[in-house]
Amino acid sequence: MNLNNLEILDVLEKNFGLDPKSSKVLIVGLGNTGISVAHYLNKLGFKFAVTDSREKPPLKDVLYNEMPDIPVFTNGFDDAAFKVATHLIVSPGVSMDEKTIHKAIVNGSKTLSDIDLFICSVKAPIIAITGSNGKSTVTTMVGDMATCAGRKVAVGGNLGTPVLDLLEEEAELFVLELSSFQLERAMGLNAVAATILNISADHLDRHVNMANYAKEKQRIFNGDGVMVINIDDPIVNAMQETNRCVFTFSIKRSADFHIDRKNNVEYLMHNNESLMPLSELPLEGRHNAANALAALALGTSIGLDKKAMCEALKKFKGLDHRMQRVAEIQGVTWVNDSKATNIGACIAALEGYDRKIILIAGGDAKGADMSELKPVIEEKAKSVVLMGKDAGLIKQAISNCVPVHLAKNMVEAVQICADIAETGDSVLLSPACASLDQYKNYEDRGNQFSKAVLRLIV
Ligand code: UMA
Ligand code: ADP
Repeated sequence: MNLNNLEILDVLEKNFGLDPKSSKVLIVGLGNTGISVAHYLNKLGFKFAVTDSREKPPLKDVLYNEMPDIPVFTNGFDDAAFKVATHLIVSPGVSMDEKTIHKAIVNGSKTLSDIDLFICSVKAPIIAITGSNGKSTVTTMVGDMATCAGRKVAVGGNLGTPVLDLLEEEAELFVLELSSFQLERAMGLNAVAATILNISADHLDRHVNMANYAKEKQRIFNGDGVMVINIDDPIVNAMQETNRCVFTFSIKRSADFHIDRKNNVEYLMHNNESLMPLSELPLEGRHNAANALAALALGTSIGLDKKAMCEALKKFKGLDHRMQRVAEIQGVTWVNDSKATNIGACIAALEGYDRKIILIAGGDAKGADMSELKPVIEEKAKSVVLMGKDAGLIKQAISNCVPVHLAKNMVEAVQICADIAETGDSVLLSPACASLDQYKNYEDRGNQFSKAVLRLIV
């Protein structure tokens, strides 16, 4: 299902002028993506070097053990390494606005990404999924649906496994989660079906404004595949192209995939056909109904069996750190939604409640306007506990619309909640912010929350 090495080399030469004999390739960023690119180039016989601005990137030893002859430049981006490079393969976490990269481009270096290399290497169809929230959930759902329907599928991208590592799997279908950072540098994408689940403020520290951010996301619709469109999101809805096959979905009104109520039971619907009762989807939150409809639309676009798709949804356990119930202690329910790293996810979490909750939020707001949280906090929260770098900024933005407490760390935040919670309350960690100011990542933040909560039991 993938091209062989000679075919790949031919495409790389044609599309990017990349050739093992004359090209001098520099891999920029020695993270998971960088390592996957090194494996790929090594297999094709390229000579290359790697650079990372960190002093000691943890994967440096891994690379050295496997390929001791590869030059590695760390501790800042070194001008000399960039000067000789004909091609830069830049990791998603590295901004194109880096001065050294800019200079190299001006001097004639070509830039490309692991996604570009992947696209040049596969024949099998690609389903591509992006959005500010729900990407990982929908990507996993579609992967499960395809497996359930008997397809040999490889699932990855921003979800965790770098796309080039998926080439090992010789799949007949690829399901890819793509971030705005990956899409901004993915040139020849032509997915058989693609979706933008929603667009709300995120990564504005990199993309500067919403218009740029939405434009990068829109690249997922390059080509002529099926567009799966959330008509509840005005920015996404406006991206429909009249000359393309479009499947719409909505949790609010009629669409190709929507929700309907019959005899007091809500169903996930495809046009007039009831697919399954919504209550059989084992996930918290109305937003997960939207995710299920998007996954059903994507699966339908490649002809997956409907029964198999519903089977997969009924068995879907949900991913860790997304609306995950941690414990019920003395009548108080504790929920870990640490993956809510932006405003949109936090709003969706709060909107899913039909009673008032105590919210733990805060961290790095990444340049977003936190006052967007105010109306939903006013409606759904009885108090808020704020922590992290932008706690003060959030406090100011929601201007004491409910009682606000400040906490230095997670243990203190959980203790404050335990002190004020009453039987029947829910305490929700849904930070609306990135975690890196205080934690290794969102998993670490969620784990610390769960640990602190479980400590309340003893
Ligand atoms: N680096 C530099 N200089 C910089 C920035 C980074 O040298 O200015 C180096 C870092 O020191 C590090 C390396 O680049 O050694 C890391 O590269 P990277 O940040 O691109 O991370 P990877 O490990 O390659 O992981 C990336 C995605 N990370 C980001 O986009 C930030 C992973 O998504 C993805 O799973 C992986 O590729 C495989 O495709 C993570 C993520 O946080 C989950 N994504 C963001 C999100 O979901 O919001 C977009
Ligand atoms: P992503 O990969 O886009 O970050 P995830 O599926 O990992 O998406 O979920 C991230 C956060 O967004 C979680 O807090 C989750 O509860 C919330 N979320 C999931 N789906 C949606 C959606 N359709 N709309 C808004 N928030 C969502």
